[in-house]
Amino acid sequence: MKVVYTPAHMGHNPHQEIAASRSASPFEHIGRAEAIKETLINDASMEFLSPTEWGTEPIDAVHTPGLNKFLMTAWADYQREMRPSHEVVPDFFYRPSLREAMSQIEEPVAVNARLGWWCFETTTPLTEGTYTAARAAVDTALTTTKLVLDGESYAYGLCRPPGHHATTDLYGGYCFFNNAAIAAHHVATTTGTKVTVLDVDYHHGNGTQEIFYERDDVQYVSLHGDPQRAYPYFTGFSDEQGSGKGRGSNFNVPLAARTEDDFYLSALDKACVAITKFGPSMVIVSLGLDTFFTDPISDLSVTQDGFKRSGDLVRQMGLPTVVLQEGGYDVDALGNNVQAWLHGLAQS
Ligand code: SP5
Ligand code: ZN
Repeated sequence: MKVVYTPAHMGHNPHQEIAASRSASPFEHIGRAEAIKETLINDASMEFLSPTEWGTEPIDAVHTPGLNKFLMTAWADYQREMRPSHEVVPDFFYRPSLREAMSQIEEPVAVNARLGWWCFETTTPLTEGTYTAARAAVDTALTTTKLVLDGESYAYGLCRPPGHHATTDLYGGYCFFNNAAIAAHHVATTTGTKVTVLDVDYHHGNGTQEIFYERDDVQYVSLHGDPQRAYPYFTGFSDEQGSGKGRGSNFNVPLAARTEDDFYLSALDKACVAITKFGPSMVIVSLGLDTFFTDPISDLSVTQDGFKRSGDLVRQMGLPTVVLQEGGYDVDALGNNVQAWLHGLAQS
């Protein structure tokens, strides 16, 4: 299987994340992608390639162009306007009801206000090389997708930072640009065919769901920890089925804590039935391994064998499949878990 990887992800180098009323060392760090790379590079069935450059057009086709414009200079703007800081985090979030019944405002001018305009939470710091890394993750997603458009049955993009929490105009949840959504939009618009994003990360992909919620050309299907207890809390419920012409093309399966392989695989099987019914030309998998039983921030109980069986179920749909890396925070197990999933997919 072809694997797209670049060391450019190391530009995104947070030293802390602010969560649960504490600053602690970040769960989303350089070592995650390097652990996956180390495992796959020692696997003779994996062939490594570097991404090519795709520019900002495919990003601006999915996200409000101001998001890219902001991220391009935000870290440097902050160093100048506020004070030098290894990482940059908002301390005031714009919530539209602050201006209930008042006129709409434009993006503010002050960098601290712009942070709160474009970001939705505190665990996603900007560092000096974050923008370069986020752009490289999009290039990785699009290069991987092109391999499959050009005839590969499967390919894997080692995207970091991840993408599925980034909405049309907000970043957060360790995500800056929505790699999978950018890839899906690219396929749907350049081929005129339907595409499915199958999201198996522990967390609901609120960004991908929001981006495609009113569209009938891209289906979003997700298995995740029930938002009643799990991040991102405000989306991922089973009654979110799409709206307008997108009605029926969004499918959420919230899962109980400690869900084990057999139940998880039966839920994934239902997801695959919904995908087959939709009839896409391609499946883009948002692959999070944070459903693993020892993941430090999650509470499902999937095993390495469960990941192999998951890849196998996706293979059985018989569709060209792009796999893009999202979460997974048990770094010691991460490489082997990705490898198991990919071997299930490739039946190797
Ligand atoms: C891509 C992805 O997986 N993003 C997930 C973002 C979750 N961020 C919330 C982190 C909260 C950490 N809480 C620690 C609980 C330890 N038991
Ligand atoms: Zn996740």
